[in-house]
Amino acid sequence: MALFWRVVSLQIIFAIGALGFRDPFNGKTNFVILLMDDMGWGDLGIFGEPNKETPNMDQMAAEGLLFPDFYSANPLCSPSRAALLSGRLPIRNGFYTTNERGRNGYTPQNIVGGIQDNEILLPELLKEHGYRSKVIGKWHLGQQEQYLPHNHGFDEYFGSTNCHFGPYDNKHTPNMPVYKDANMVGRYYEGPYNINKRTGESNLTQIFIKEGIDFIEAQTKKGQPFFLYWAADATHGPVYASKPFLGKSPRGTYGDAVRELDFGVGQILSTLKRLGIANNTLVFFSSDNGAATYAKTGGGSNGPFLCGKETTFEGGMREPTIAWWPGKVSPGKVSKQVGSLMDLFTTFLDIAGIPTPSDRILDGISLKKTLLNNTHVSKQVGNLMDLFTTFLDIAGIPTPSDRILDGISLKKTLLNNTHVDRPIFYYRGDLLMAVRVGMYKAHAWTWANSKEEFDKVPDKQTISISFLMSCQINNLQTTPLELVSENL
Ligand SMILES: [Ca+2]
Repeated sequence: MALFWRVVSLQIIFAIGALGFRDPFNGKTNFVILLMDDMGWGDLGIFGEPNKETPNMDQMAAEGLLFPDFYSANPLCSPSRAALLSGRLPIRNGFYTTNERGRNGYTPQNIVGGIQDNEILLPELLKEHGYRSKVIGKWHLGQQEQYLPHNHGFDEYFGSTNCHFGPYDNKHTPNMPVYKDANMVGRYYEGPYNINKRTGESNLTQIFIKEGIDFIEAQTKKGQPFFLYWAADATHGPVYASKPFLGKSPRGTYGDAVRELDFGVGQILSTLKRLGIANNTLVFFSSDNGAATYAKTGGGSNGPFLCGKETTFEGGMREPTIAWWPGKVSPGKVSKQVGSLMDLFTTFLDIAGIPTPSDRILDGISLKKTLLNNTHVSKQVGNLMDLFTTFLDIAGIPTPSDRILDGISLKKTLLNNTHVDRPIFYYRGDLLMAVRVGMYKAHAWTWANSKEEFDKVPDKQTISISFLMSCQINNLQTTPLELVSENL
């Protein structure tokens, strides 16, 4: 019998070893960014969405660290993503406009510019230290050869250079290309990449999920550390979902898309657990900008925050953000650290032990301490009895040993504050609209347009978009870096 139990316990130890303590990456940490597109702060159950459509994202928060005060660097896709991957504000990395006052640097599908060669993107630095990187979904940093992911540090790519607008006639305007690495493998609205505009049905999210899981599995098998940038775009109009998810949400197809993305988040996190590499992998969930409130029923929710995408009000730039790293980031906590998507650049490098580039200004800060030692604005449950114990602890006086005390010491909670004071800048184009410092936000401008420009809009139905009409600037060329530095 004793032998039986010994065998059983050995088996349990081996099982734990396989599930929880595997390290095929020689101590290196993998990084995953799950970046949603136009998903709002208020779309997650954890932030109060009443339909509770995000059980996996909510579970991720329960197992990780929730950031209610986390920002994108711009309220629009391209500049936000350029800032995320470069760790720098759009006004530094070139993704801003100078052609009209206060326009976001939107890069439409006929864009001629893109991410500049002299910007250093996160995967370029990770690659030098043995990482392999993959981007899945929407790239949006330029579509000409020199701007594609494989020329900016990504080893693998599956997705498109732009939004999934269409369908087009393929004669005057072709449908957007879908890439596998450096090669085009099809187009949106065609074949396996079809999007049915009438029903909202598309299998794209499922394809993105599979691409993500395949990459994680392959890297684990190889034992090579990885960076996965999973940028699915189903919540960007035209919103879509696959058949099993269609018609399920009381919020319409947008809610269906949220449910399917939530399923994808669950699939990716459970893959990390199944492979026993969750402890080696830091995952950040966030969104590139606020929900498009102008889309009305086709857009999401920014919860209690004013306005949405394209604006520098809170609804435009405050993002639902969760950090997840089992065994490293304490579960179920909330950080009031003000964060930015640009911080992921700096934080990942810090955790990987890779120096940041010293020849340029970075706008991200490292959140390593916040992640690993989160005691800022504590969710610690306290009791007045703790004062007894805490005061003694601080005074260095031993507690009485002849009785049971019900208070605990809060000394660490009080003194181990990892908060970093930092401003958040809200830009539209090259126009600084607002600044947040601590609990305060000052608006220099709220709307970027003059009344004269506003009155020029012929169709008052589209006024909310046209008033913020960066989307309608065609042939925008993002400003080369030389001009950026001159302007600074
Ligand atoms: Ca977006």
